Amino acid sequence: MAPTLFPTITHWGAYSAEVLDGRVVGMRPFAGDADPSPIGAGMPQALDDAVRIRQPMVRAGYLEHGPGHGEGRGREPFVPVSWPRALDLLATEIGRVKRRHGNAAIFAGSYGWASAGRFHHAQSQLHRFFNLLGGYTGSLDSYSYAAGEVVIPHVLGPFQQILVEHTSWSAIARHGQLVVAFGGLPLRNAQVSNGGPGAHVQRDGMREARDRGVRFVNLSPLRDDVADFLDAEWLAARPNTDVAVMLGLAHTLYVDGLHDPAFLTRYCTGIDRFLPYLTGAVDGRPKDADWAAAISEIPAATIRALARRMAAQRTTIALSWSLTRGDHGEQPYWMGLTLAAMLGQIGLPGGGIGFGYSSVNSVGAHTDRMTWPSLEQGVNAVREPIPVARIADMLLNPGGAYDYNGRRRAYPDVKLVYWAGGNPFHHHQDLNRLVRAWRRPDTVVCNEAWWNGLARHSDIVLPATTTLERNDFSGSSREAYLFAMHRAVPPIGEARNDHDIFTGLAQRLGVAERFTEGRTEADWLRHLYDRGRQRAAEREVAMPGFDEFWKDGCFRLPTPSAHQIMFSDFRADPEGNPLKTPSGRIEIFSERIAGFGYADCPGHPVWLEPAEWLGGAGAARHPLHLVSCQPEHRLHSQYDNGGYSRSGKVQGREAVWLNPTDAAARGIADGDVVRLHNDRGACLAGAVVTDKVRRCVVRLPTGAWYDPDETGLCRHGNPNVLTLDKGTSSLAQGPSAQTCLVQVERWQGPVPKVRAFEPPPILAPAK
Ligand SMILES: Nc1nc2c(c(=O)[nH]1)N[C@H]1C(S)=C(S)[C@@H](COP(=O)(O)OP(=O)(O)OC[C@H]3O[C@@H](n4cnc5c(=O)[nH]c(N)nc54)[C@H](O)[C@@H]3O)O[C@H]1N2
Ligand SMILES: Nc1nc2c(c(=O)[nH]1)N[C@H]1C(S)=C(S)[C@@H](COP(=O)(O)OP(=O)(O)OC[C@H]3O[C@@H](n4cnc5c(=O)[nH]c(N)nc54)[C@H](O)[C@@H]3O)O[C@H]1N2
Ligand SMILES: [Mo]
Repeated sequence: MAPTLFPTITHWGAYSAEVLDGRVVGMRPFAGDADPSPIGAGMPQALDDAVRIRQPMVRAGYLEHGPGHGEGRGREPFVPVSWPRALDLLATEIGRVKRRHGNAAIFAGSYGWASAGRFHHAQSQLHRFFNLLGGYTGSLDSYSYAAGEVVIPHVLGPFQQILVEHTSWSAIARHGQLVVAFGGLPLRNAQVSNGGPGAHVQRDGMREARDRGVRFVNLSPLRDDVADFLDAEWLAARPNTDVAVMLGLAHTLYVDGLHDPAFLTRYCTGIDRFLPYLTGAVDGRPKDADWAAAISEIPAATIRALARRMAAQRTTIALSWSLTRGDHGEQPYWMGLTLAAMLGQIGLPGGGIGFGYSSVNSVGAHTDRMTWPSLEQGVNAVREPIPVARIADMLLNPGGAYDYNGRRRAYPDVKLVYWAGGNPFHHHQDLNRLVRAWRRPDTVVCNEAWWNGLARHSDIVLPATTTLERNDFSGSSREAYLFAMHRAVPPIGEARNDHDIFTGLAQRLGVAERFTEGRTEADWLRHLYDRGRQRAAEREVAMPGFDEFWKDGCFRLPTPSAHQIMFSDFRADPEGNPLKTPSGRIEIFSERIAGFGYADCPGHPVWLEPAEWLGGAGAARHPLHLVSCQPEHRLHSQYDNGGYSRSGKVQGREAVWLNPTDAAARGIADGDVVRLHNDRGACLAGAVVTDKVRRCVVRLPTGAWYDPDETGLCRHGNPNVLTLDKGTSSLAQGPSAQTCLVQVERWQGPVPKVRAFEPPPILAPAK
């Protein structure tokens, strides 16, 4: 029998769910996608597996004693309860916290990628709900590139807008000669785009560039951070030393007279404040290629030759988002920009700078775009969000003061944490510290589909549906497609849509009418779609009516005729098209940032030693730098329980790459179980010995479901038990995950079983 097909889209691409006898048996890639992602294959098996949450659950101690007693979180069994009981319990608690402590005591920042879909977007639903109740403490910026999105607006312009205005790969192919990629251009990451890519375009974009003669340099600890077919030159610098390499390149340009003074004068401010630092006039230390070589371990001659080549050719400096996720992560973006400004090619076709080519599918894609309507969240009356990655700091230091982007602020005293659509036990650094912080609030709630780390560390667990169990449609402001998302199967167990969960709470708290506006799911989809259609019409793009769209399954915006060249308008007329910076120009020196007076982010880009790195004191005890990159076989922690993600494991554990020299020195062979550790924590992983990773670096991707034993050892290989929980600087307070030293040893003795894909202990249902 042929399966019935239901169109849908995920953050990793568009598919049709194949349904036979009421079960999803496969995910057939969208025919219009030339390079579909295999990640979809992991979905069917996970849909109703053993770790699916089928009923509302309450932590046993919480059910017995009420709010508080947070030390039981993550340790006690759960008790199944009925939906009415769970919602009554939670509504009462929300009311209590609001009355006793005020809305700022409710944290609903709830960072995370959730699922594609305009209506069933977990965070939008959560925020809409709490805004109707008087607000919540939210979160600012992202884990992806917080340091970049805070520094770049001061010195170049609004970061989100820049991301969609990137020079197309097709223009690089036609006009470019050289791409120097700091952090590489990993194709594995281009599988993904927030809101869902209709067609994957990075592979073709890069291949066209290579075919037309563009050369690539991969400045990264991993050789395969660029595709094989690019034949890239690999410069494996020590992690977190990019700024030193960039300074060395800039110094060579300057002393050789290869920089572009006319560009610096016309389009930039502050080069005169930066040069004395570069030449060493201020500190007696020229930032020359020899200086950079000592820090980065890239030979000085290589740095000098590369600088000359960059000046001689049409060059794009590509900066991966990962560079922002290290201590002082503001600096690589600011210094990369300064280097590009010295080359003077910004605004020319195929030259200049890029932030995140191939970090996701959309950057550099040659597509038209539109900002599609989303569920209205209303206005948050609590006006002090926290920088997103300061969650553990917030919970550990209620009332504590901190700096952020020129402001002095204080953390709220949070009593209730509500998460929907993200997994802090995936994304946050130093999970042992998070576990301690997590004990503090009175109540922790989540809407989740699976027993992952978040659900296990919650008091009230409300089972959420997944994309395949509801109707929706997608549309990303960075992608060209809109997709219908048809419900393929009924909800698993008693799972409910986030919208229905919040409707149930809203009824109990007297705001149901305002929350639903009297609309059903079908009404909402039509309503949101019609607003999008109207917006398109204003731009003279004709869209079909909703019914036709729903039947067709997708709509594609027309392909633009002209290649996009970022900053070409600014280059053509800097007075007429100034940048949205204080000076209207590129700010190599920023008076505004200098005015903040931060030692960890002064007025121009500088090399600052990271808290941990191979050249630092900590390397004596922990001599390996941990790179926790994005996982190839899944998105973050999503569908780690599915077959595709599990096919990438070694002995059932996340695979850790070690260089042959480092492995041999430790008696580690391919396939061994190893233990990674530092002063913050430890985890097991399965060794892959490969020369694709630089010496003294280990690579353990993110996303293995957190699986601590009684001692805190993660049996499964979640790198965040090891990473550093420190703000990038007083400016952005972003995450510093890529700044992390570890030691690795072969695991001796019996290998503990991985428990991540078994549910926690569950008691008999409550009466
Ligand atoms: N060490 C280290 N850590 C990192 C990074 C790193 O490079 N190194 N990268 C960071 C980055 S860039 C990011 S973006 C973060 C990602 O961190 P997250 O975005 O938090 O990770 P996800 O696994 O995508 O979490 C999404 C969760 O939402 C749930 N979910 C999906 N759909 C729905 C829904 O419709 N409703 C509800 N209620 N839940 C749903 C999923 O089951 C999953 O648990 O991780 C960060 N952490
Ligand atoms: N398959 C898949 N794709 C994804 C995701 C996923 O979970 N799975 N997540 C998506 C998300 S949310 C984001 S934000 C993007 C992130 O996109 P990126 O930030 O580009 O991705 P990463 O894999 O974290 O890092 C890319 C590479 O940077 C290198 N690197 C690490 N530290 C340093 C350093 O100090 N210097 C240099 N030069 N290189 C360094 C590592 O070798 C790593 O492989 O990926 C997106 N794409
Ligand atoms: Mo991200």
